[in-house]
Amino acid sequence: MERGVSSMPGKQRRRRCVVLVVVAVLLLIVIIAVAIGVSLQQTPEQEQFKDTFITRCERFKEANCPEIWKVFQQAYVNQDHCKVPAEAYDALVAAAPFTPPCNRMMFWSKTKDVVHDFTEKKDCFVTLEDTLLGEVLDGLTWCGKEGSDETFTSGCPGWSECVDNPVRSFWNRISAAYADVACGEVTAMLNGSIPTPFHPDSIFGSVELKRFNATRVKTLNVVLVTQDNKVTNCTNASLKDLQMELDKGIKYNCKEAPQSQINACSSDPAAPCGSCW
Ligand code: DVN
Repeated sequence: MERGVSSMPGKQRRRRCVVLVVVAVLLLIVIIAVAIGVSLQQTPEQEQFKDTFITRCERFKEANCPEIWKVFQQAYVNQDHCKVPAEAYDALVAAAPFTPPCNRMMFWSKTKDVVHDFTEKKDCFVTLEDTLLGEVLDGLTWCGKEGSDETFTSGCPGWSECVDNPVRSFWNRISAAYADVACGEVTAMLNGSIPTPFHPDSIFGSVELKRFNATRVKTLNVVLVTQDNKVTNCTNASLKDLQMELDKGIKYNCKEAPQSQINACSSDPAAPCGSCW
């Protein structure tokens, strides 16, 4: 056997090289594909959050839920979670506009449980949380972070940690949008068991009340929910402040209503809406 001369003919050697290169390229493609797959894979927390959003959204038959989800994420994904202003949700409000139920719109402050128990049991009024945008995110927490396209549901800032956080800005923005379309007889359920049923720093006080416009809103009916301890009544000073802030031309009424009466009425299907307070 001649020294130094390969035992494999040149053609075979070239074929073997080509095969090795092809295998290496294919291996590289597989590795890249797996890496992309993993990076695109949503974490369980993001999957669950998105599932909740879409499931709730699909209760509203006319909604384009995938589009609304996409527009929603654009407000906060890949953003510092303390630099998401209310305006970041402008496109979302445009993507899912309110169709205001004039004369049936209910606002509230420090009465979340009693007001939603009422609107769940009786089809008399519509709170923001009964609308598409309010329902899909009620009770949820979310945020993003710079350099990531993920939605996080933990490690997000608390309500008061920074003003421009994704959750607080969302509620401020859609509360403003709902108040902007308030029309006819508007109702507000306030808490008669606290010294200041109307607080200027609340969302109702700082965002919604100032958007009630006399060209659309005829009357504001305050329902002051009281307990046996009757801490306050309709003569409360903070309610006088409310009236001062109310757009001139909007009539104002206030009615004290024991929570027990509201609860009983909520549970009575035969009770007409107007009889609950
Ligand atoms: O009219 C309603 C409704 O339209 C809503 O969008 O805004 C009005 C209610 O907001 P509000 O006047 O500020 O009344 P609350 O009861 O003080 O706050 C409403 C909700 O905002 C709370 O129930 C909190 O939501 P959560 O945690 O119960 O799902 C949240 N919130 C307000 N201040 C907060 C806070 N959460 C934590 N810390 C705070 N300081």
